[in-house]
Amino acid sequence: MITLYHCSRARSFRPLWTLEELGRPYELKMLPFPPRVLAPDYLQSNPLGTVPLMLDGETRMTESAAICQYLVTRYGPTALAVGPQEPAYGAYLNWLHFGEATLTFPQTLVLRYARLEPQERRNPQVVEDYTRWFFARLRAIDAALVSQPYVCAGRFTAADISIGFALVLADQLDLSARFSPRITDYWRHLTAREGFRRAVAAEERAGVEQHVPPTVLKPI
Ligand SMILES: N[C@@H](CCC(=O)N[C@@H](CS)C(=O)NCC(=O)O)C(=O)O
Repeated sequence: MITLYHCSRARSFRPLWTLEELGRPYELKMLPFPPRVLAPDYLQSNPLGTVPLMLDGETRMTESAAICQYLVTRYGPTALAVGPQEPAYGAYLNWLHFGEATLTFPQTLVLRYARLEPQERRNPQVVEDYTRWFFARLRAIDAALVSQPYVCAGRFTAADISIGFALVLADQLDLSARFSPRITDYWRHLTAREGFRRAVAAEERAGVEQHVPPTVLKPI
């Protein structure tokens, strides 16, 4: 049985969403955010203190995009993966990793310096600069969607899950009102999927059962 350590709406949502799209059984272990501070015992399982942590037999992984790639490859065949024999294989891998490495990176600085740091350490200049950087990078997604409904291969894949999470995080950071019309449509389409809704329901249910309140990212 796959075990996924998760904080609500954190990057571990990517593998959770993937598991729901695959219809694969899993055990969801909810943690308060940040686990490093609020669940120090977790450091024994993952000394980094970050989520996700996914355990599957002897396999242990902590990178959200890589876990999505592992799941759809290991538990395929599935249309969520783009195979090496398909023309869109390179584009698929690029978008899958773009979602985390290029899109989520500037968002983490916005999150940290607008929401997570104590008031006296917040930094409006960092927030403004990295918000601008995020929107500049988002233009690549807009361009990719001009000719197709998903970022590659003409179908919904794990790459859309990776990018879709970055859009969900942007919404939590109150940035979604500034999405272009094309990205707004794409984001609404992704979040209307049954797999997405099941993932949201699963984290809510597990949070209640395990007495872990949802992560609050709104300004306090
Ligand atoms: N590149 C990693 C980043 C993992 C990561 O930083 N996760 C955040 C949650 S979104 C975390 O656990 N932060 C808590 C901390 O850094 O203490 C991934 O894509 O999974």
